[in-house]
Parts: sequence; C-alpha cells; structure tokens
Amino acid sequence: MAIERTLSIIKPDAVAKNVIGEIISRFEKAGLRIAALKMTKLTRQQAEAFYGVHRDKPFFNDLVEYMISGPVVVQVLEGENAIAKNRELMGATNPKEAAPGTIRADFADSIDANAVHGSDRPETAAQEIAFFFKDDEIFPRFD
Ligand code: RTP
Ligand code: MG
Repeated sequence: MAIERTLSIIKPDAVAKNVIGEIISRFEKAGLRIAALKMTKLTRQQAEAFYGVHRDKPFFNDLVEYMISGPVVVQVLEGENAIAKNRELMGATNPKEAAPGTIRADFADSIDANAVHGSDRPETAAQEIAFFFKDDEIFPRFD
C-alpha cells in the first residue's frame, strides 16, 4: 500500500471544545503521522475558495460563516491509505449517522458544526494541501 497524504482540518466547534489533542491522538493511534500543522483563522475569501466545490449548494453560506467563526487547526496527515483511513476515523458528514467511536459521533454537534474536514480523494488532497502549506512546511517521515 502506498504512503498517501491527506488534509485534515479540526473545525471551529472542535477547537472551541478543547479537543484538539484528543482528535490528533486518534490520528496518531491509527498510524497516521502529522507531517505539517498550523492553527489559523480562515478569511471569508479563503473559506469560499476552499469549499468552492459547494458554491451552488443551499448550505454554502452557512458553511462559510461557520468555518470563519473561530480558529481551526490544519494538518497534513501521512501514512498508508491516509485519505480513506482519515475519512473512516471522521465518520459520516451528519454526526447522527456517524458510526459509534468516530470523531464526528463523539465530538460533532450538527451537520454544519461537524468537528473535522478530510480530503475525499487524491486529487483534492493534493489541491487542499497546497492551499495551506508550502513544500518546505511539510515534513515527511525520517528514519
Ligand atoms: P468535509 O468536506 O468538511 O470533510 O465534509 P464531507 O466531505 O463529509 O461533506 P461535504 O459533502 O464535502 O460537505 C462539506 C461540509 O458542508 C456541510 N454540509 N452541510 N446542511 C447540509 O445538508 C450540509 N451538507 C454538507 C458540512 O459541514 C460538511 O462537512
Ligand atoms: Mg467534503
């Protein structure tokens, strides 16, 4: 299995709940490594661009307002099958449908404030990583 990278965002509701460490710990325990990490507050322009694929959806404005409502923690996760593994750890978009023990089941309040973002496929992972990090801000495994 190839080593992949994926972009993860701990969203404003989870940062406000003080569970940054608990969420990152789940990634590490599942065998994913933190290859890059920063805390930031998205501008409206950044949030609109990042979620541009949803521009025509009815929930777009609420999504943007929510994503700029507080700081977020953005990470590059690296490891075998990282994209799918992260999505599995996250659980379904709607926390009511998320499997027990997933991040969204345990920490998300609603489909809008749903604790985490994860890239959904290799093409979007590459775009989303480049959106937040320069190459020299990403630290691959060394041993
Ligand atoms: P994400 O991109 O944040 O990782 O979430 P996802 O893949 O599980 O879901 P996606 O379909 O990409 O939707 C992006 C975010 O928009 C909000 N959303 N609200 N009210 C609604 O019906 C609705 N649907 C989606 C969620 O916050 C979702 O994470
Ligand atoms: Mg998505």
